[in-house]
Amino acid sequence: MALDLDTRAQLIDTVRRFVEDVCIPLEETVSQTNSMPDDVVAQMKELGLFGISISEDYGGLGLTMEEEALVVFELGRTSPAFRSTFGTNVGIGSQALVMFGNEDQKTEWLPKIATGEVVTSFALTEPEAGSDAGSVRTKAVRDGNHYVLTGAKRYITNADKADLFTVMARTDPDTPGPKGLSAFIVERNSEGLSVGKPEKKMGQQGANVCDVNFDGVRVPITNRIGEEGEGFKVAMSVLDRGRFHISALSCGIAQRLIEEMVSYASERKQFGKPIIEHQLVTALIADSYAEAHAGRAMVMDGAQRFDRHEGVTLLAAATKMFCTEMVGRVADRAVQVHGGAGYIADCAVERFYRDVRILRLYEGTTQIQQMIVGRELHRKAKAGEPV
Ligand code: COS
Repeated sequence: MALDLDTRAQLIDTVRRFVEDVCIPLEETVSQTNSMPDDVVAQMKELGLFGISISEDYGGLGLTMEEEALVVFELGRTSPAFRSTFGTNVGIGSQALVMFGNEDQKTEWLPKIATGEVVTSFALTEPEAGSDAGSVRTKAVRDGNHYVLTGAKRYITNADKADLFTVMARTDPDTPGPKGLSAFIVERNSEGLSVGKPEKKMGQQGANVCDVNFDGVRVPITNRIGEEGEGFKVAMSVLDRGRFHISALSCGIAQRLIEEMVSYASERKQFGKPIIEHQLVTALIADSYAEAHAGRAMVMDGAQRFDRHEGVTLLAAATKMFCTEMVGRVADRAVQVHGGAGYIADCAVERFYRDVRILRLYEGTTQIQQMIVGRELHRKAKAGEPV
């Protein structure tokens, strides 16, 4: 159920203060050390951030998608590594359980995910299965009351910290493509499961991605989420929702970058006046402001439709496409407004410029979103629905 407006305003204010008082002052340290301080993680747990999307019945805050978006707009105003710390618990790591888990699975895992006691990861991508998510090769072979999982997953966010993985694996070797897949919950300490070293990345230091290998991992059949063969639908539904979350994050980061641009351009003088008074600089900021606001409006509309249980595949793809591309343009303009200073490593916009690049790639590239938008419009046209 949605929060009343006062409680909602208080929650947003609390998150804003956490971002301003705790996260922003630590951005450089987190980036340099490539790690998140334990006391910051403890504060995130205290605030309930690991459980914002999990219902109160299981110990979470039970926010609607709209409320989650408002919280994520705030969290976007600091390095995305902070949000990533609990982002998989809120989104792609937990949502298969939330949407498709049975009561026993939910009761066992969701309360621990909501508090952050258990960290979750979403293991779909493989060396040969990226954009073509239906081509997963990791296999799950039934053996009595277990499945035996063998295969390799790649670039799995938070795998280094995860206690629990949502894994997509092929249960039907004779059915190629999306229909032969099933979803599983796999515990980190399972025999045969190993996690690779964190990759060195372009940005978002403080949040890690690693390979996850399954070498004959025995998983009880009670750990299958949904029916055999439903894994692709599970993964796509999780990603539809996740795409609004990433879009909200993009808008939040755009907001921070606009604040950085306005602040710098108001102080920095050239040709005898602040550069914000030079029209060509003003245009860079004005375009950014208008585009960020458009992105925010798209997120709010999509989130409200999600909460009304309308089909959102088309809108989720269109929103992610626009918002992640938008923040890429805004980050580029922010560097431009800062001039040479924006290219120097101790400038926040230099870091954000690198951090936002992944947003156009993970949870579906821009080109995949374009493909989904095209397909959905075509499907509507064929069905005689208004486009
Ligand atoms: N929700 C529910 N079901 C969905 C769905 C969605 N959003 N999208 C597709 N499906 C269903 C389809 O309805 C279809 O079922 P039926 O055959 O019963 O009709 C089935 O899943 C297969 O769909 P489709 O034919 O569209 O699958 P494709 O393999 O052609 O491709 C795309 C689908 C490209 C959309 C998918 O592979 C994708 O999203 N790729 C990007 C993956 C990604 O985001 N990776 C990031 C890794 S996680 S960080």
